[in-house]
Amino acid sequence: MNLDTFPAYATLTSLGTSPEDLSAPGTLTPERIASYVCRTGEFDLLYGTERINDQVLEGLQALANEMNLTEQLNAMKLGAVMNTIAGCESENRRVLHTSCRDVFHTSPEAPDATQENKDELAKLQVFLEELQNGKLVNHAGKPFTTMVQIGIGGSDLGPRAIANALAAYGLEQRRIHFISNIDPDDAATVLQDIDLATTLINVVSKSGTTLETLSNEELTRQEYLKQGLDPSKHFISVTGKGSPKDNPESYLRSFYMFDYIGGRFSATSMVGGVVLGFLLGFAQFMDFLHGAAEMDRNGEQKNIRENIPLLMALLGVWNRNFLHLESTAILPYSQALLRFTAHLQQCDMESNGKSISRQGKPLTYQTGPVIWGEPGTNGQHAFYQHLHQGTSTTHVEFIGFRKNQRKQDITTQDTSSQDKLCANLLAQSLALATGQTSDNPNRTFPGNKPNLILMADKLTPYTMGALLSLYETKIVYQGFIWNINSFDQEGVQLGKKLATDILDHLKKVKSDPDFSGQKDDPQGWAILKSARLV
Ligand code: G6Q
Repeated sequence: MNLDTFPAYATLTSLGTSPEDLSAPGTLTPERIASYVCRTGEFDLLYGTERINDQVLEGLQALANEMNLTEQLNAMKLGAVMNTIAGCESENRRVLHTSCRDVFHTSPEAPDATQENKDELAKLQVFLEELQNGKLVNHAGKPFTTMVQIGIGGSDLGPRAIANALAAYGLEQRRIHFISNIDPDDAATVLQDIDLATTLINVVSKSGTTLETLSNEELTRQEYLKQGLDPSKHFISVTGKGSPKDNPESYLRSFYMFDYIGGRFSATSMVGGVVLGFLLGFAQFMDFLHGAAEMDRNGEQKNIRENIPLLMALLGVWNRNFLHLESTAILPYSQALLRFTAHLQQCDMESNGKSISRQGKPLTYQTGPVIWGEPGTNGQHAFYQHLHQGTSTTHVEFIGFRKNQRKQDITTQDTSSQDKLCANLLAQSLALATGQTSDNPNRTFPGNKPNLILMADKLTPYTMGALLSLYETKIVYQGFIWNINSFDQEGVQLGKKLATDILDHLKKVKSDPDFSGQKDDPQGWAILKSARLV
């Protein structure tokens, strides 16, 4: 059923006409800041700076109950077929990314899927041990010190973001790189800086048919051959069973990911496992999975005040559907999370950028917001002007850590750089909420800009796993609330098809300079000509 058919929707719509004004004197009291906090596991969620009050929270809880949100999540984890649009051709699959990390309990929620993932973990452990103990070495008996992951979209963004986030915990002398873009300069830039002889190339593609990945793999294989090296001694793969890449002759080792794991939800499968295991070692990769597993369980709580992913999902819906905000900035105060917002941008926007219901009918309310962001404090010197004084309001999710990852820091003016980082995060949250009055209109800050803060002690493998699960679950919950299928991505197909047509013109022009696509494809041909590519 659609969101706007539930009784709580009407209540929330009415509350949305006069929400809390955070800039009004006496609103953002110390009591308010202290009471709107949800503490679970590693994370504290501070949400006193959202435009909510107890009545709104009751309305959001009612909505969660009426929509059976936690029951829907449980059904997903048990293996219900959810990747579907009723009455339409669809992927028609289970959605079981949680099974990748449900490996710590004696009775997993989807035992068959968990067993398949455990089998892959066992293969990964053996592979990593062989690399560590010198059983798996290159032709000259030297250890492999570098891994390059070739993949795109879900086979790139999550693993890359997490590898960046956890670089501080990397094993000594292990280096990793990523190649994703069809732009040949991406591969060239990575390849020019590495010693291919001591490098493993990890080709990651669930389908085994993605144009960018195939092209970059071929380019890299050519480079090996040019250097007189045998690619089959260096290339490994992560792919779906039975895909064109499921071919032991071309790969030194192969790992599987399964059809019930969507690309953008695959970071805890072997899609992330192989490269993260190489970087961090098996034990730290398991810590990462453990963090995700614990947060998965937290996401099942019915009380929204005790369930961070559900509460964040509902606050997002409050801002989107009842306060009508169009965009959410995710601003980590952690340089290690440099690529995390880009990963969430895909996970959220590809999942929830939909406009038909799970029953295939057009929706009459808004779904996923625009997701964007960069780490603070860098962003403060760039786009925060727009957040504070622009004409439209952006909902902000801050992420921060009390401690930094590495040992180095400096105390100046009696505070460390980490103190300064945290102080800036808190200050921005308050500044957005309260604003500032002034006689000078150019120095007036309207305030009343809703935001929340997610805070943890330190960004470790365990915390990173929890943070990833938190956002994945938030996104899944929002999809349930909007009654959309968050697990397909038909919207990426049309561009791929038109690119194939345009490439076909380019191919024909190369063999026949008099070729014209004008008759069969007037638009494609015209845009090619206007761009002076023919
Ligand atoms: C993610 C999408 C998409 C996918 C890439 C790569 O959810 O499905 O981003 O991950 O297109 O696909 P392959 O892994 O099949 O190469």
